[in-house]
Amino acid sequence: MALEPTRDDKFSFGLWTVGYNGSDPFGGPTRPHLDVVEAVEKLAEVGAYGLTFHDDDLFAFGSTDAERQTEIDRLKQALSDTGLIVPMVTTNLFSAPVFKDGGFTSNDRSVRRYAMRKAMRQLDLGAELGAKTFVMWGGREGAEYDTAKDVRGALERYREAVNMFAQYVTDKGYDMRFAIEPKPNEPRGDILLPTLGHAIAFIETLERPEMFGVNPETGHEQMAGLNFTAGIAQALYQGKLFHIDLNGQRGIKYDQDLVFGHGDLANAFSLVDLLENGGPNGGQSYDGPRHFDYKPSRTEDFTGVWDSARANIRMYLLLKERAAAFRADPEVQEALANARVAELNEPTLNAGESYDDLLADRSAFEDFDTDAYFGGKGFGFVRLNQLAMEHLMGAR
Ligand code: DIG
Ligand code: MN
Ligand code: MN
Repeated sequence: MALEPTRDDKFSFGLWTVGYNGSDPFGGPTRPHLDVVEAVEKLAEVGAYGLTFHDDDLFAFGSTDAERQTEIDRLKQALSDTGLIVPMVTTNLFSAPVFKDGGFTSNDRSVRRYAMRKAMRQLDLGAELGAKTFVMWGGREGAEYDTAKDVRGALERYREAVNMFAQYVTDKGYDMRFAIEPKPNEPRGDILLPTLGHAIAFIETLERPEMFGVNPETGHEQMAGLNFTAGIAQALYQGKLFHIDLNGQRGIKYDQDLVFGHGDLANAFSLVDLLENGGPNGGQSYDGPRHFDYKPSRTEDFTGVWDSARANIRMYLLLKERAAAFRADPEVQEALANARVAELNEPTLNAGESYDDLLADRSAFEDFDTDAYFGGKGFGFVRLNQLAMEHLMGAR
């Protein structure tokens, strides 16, 4: 399998990722500003098909309309010159001081109205650029103190805002859907809608739930101690995986935003296997952008920045290659059969079986020999996982 990316791989990067200047809570920038034209050109070189951005990434918060338009025009020209597209846009409701208590859920009603207008302006720009997904990461929606935030009120205000956005997009005829991006904490002590489970449950309360899905980020679910692959499987099961943020995270700590696969590599392997081989008849289960939301480490120079961009793509393609070999291995197929993995897709009830039929079936309960499971045949899961690890390590 070629490890050269093609536009069909749909690799996309946030402008804020390769443009990350190294600033963190404990130190200032280690790299100068990256101009959007250079970012587009270099991302095209490394094999990306798309660029995503927050409004404030492209033009500074508080820019005049003329300054804003200049940067939009420069971006458009660079996209035209390289053939890159803008699959997703989002808005920054977390950096400026005005958002210090959030945007859509700030206790300050005038801030909430301002945040809605800022998001709607970015919706317009996203539609103009052909973006199909609008991501909403509520980085500042939350609190440090339980006494300071009425969570039910915050959920209702968030619901009020996104219901209006869905009406707006529908009335304007924009071909766009919304993807909520969960995160448990950081920068807020606790962030609203902390995991994809919370977000999926919230979506069901909306007026147009079909327009809303999730944009889970690898490290965010793992910061909550959750299995990212299992979460993605549920998002797929519920038809809500509208976008995905790929990166790496090494355990429950601050948000590391490492290169994809540079954290929990085994979980990255199972994720790529799910995305690429987990669909009906073993095909792709997700056909959206493979979007990297990561930060080139503060230690790197610009050579390191572009090396890190290539590393994301190479990790994904290597894992895709290893997962294909895993699925094609006869020994793996035999171990999967022994583990009865496919049997889980067999309905537990017979076609048309009623609860009376089940209650009448003595083999299901009265005559079922549970003692046989003591010392009985195991499932062989460890052998199956060893085969997976050996494929991951290139040992098979
Ligand atoms: C952080 O994980 C968030 C922001 O970078 C952005 O709003 C969103 C887009 O993927 N991810
Ligand atoms: Mn993150
Ligand atoms: Mn993200």
